[in-house]
Amino acid sequence: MGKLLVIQGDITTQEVDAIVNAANNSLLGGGGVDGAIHRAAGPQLLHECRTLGGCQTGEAKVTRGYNLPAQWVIHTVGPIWRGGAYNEDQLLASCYRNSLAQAIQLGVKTIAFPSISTGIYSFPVQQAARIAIREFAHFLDRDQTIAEISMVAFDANTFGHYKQEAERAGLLREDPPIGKN
Ligand code: AR6
Repeated sequence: MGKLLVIQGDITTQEVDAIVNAANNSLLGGGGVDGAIHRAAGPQLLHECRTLGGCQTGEAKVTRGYNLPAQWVIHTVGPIWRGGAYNEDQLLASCYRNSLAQAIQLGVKTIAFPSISTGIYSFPVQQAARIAIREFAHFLDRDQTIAEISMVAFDANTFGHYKQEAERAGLLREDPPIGKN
């Protein structure tokens, strides 16, 4: 079974096969992690994104990673938080599920996610963390192909919420010490 890592850092420097971008429906770039990914990947990323015809909220589309260490970028569009009665939870879960489905298609072994929707789109971070971790747990339970999912939080508060939810779900258990019974 693959494992989950929760780390604090910058997703654009992660040495993984694929990183996930928290994009918008146009897929033509923006602020936040989307802006950082486009800056690090270089202008060819925008060029390829222009060919994709946008992306529906909750879905995911793939491009190459260009100047990023990651070979692939999986662009997903999280819901804008509008109080919680507009299917936000289900749409956020779909982002994680559809991004992981794309990762399987690509045959990636390692993937890194940002905290989708909790920046400019204002999704409450604790609730978002619970949804993300639930999707990772469900996925890792069934999937045999992905070795490592990294959840990359940019700030300490976000990191704390994801770590807490991952611990609560029993996903961050330490390996037993080698050589001791
Ligand atoms: N690495 C990892 N996480 C980051 C990085 C980074 N380099 N930079 C920011 N974050 P946001 P959203 C965190 O706003 O809420 C864009 O304009 C950030 O601190 O990037 O889904 C798109 O084009 C936060 O925890 O994405 C859309 O219009 C998390 O990434 C809109 O923003 C997500 O924040 C999407 O909004």
